[in-house]
Amino acid sequence: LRLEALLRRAVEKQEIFLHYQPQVEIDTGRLVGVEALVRWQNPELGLVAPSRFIPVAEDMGFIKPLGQWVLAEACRQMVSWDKAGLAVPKIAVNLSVRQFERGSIAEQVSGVLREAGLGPGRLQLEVTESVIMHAGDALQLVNDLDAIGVGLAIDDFGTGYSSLAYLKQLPVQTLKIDRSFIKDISTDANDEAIAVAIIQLGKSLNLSVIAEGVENEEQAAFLLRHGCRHAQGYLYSRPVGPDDILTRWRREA
Ligand code: G
Ligand code: G
Ligand code: MN
Ligand code: NA
Repeated sequence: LRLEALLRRAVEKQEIFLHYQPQVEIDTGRLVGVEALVRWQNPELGLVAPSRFIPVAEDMGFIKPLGQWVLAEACRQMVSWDKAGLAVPKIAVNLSVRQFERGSIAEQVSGVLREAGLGPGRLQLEVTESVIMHAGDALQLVNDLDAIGVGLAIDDFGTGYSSLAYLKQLPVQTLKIDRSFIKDISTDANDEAIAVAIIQLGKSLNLSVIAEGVENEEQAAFLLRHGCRHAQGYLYSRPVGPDDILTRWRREA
């Protein structure tokens, strides 16, 4: 209850902010995008993890305004990097199932893009398999988003269950291999098999595949060898503030 009360005021008190984790082309190290990850720093609670407050926000009906703020801030940040001389190719923003329920997500997103002055092609929305499979009119909503030109990625792919037939119908561009399969990729035969299967699936369906949670060169080499070209993880960078993105990548661009 205390958490709820504090969370309710967190946006207006400017306690909520975003960190950004680079997504890179494994082969060249080039920046291909960033994922926006929300943070909450409260004077009383300290830094609260999203795994702790996102579910609370969902339960108390606060995810809509919070999600709206995250989307808007992510888009504003892209334009701000542009102005500072760093063109980040795209930004990925996580959507929770509650934002996906009942209509007008596409209207909300296009409003945010218009206000920020960001082209729709530079925004990618991340949803999990369960969001896609369980939200009532998910197919309609996803098609609406596709129609305004934003990209869609399936997050934590392989941990939920999605029908491959359904996946084929969806206007999705990217599969994100969950980091649980990457962790022991070169020592655990099952994880290896799953990762390779997802990469193959991506090839067959003409989707781009990005691996999450890449922490060492061995994992990166494995992925590259099996045809996964993009990765995100501590090997490249932790999630960092906007200025850190600027100083590191403007130099390397
Ligand atoms: O760094 P990390 O602890 O940030 O993120 C933990 C989890 O919180 C991730 O699985 C991520 O999907 C989720 N998350 C991070 N930011 C957001 C956000 O803005 N919205 C939603 N719905 N989930 C987020
Ligand atoms: O959206 P999602 O579940 O994928 O959020 C990414 C989460 O994974 C965040 O909590 C982020 O801090 C975390 N993360 C990102 N890179 C790594 C990594 O290389 N290793 C581990 N263990 N966690 C990571
Ligand atoms: Mn994600
Ligand atoms: Na994930």
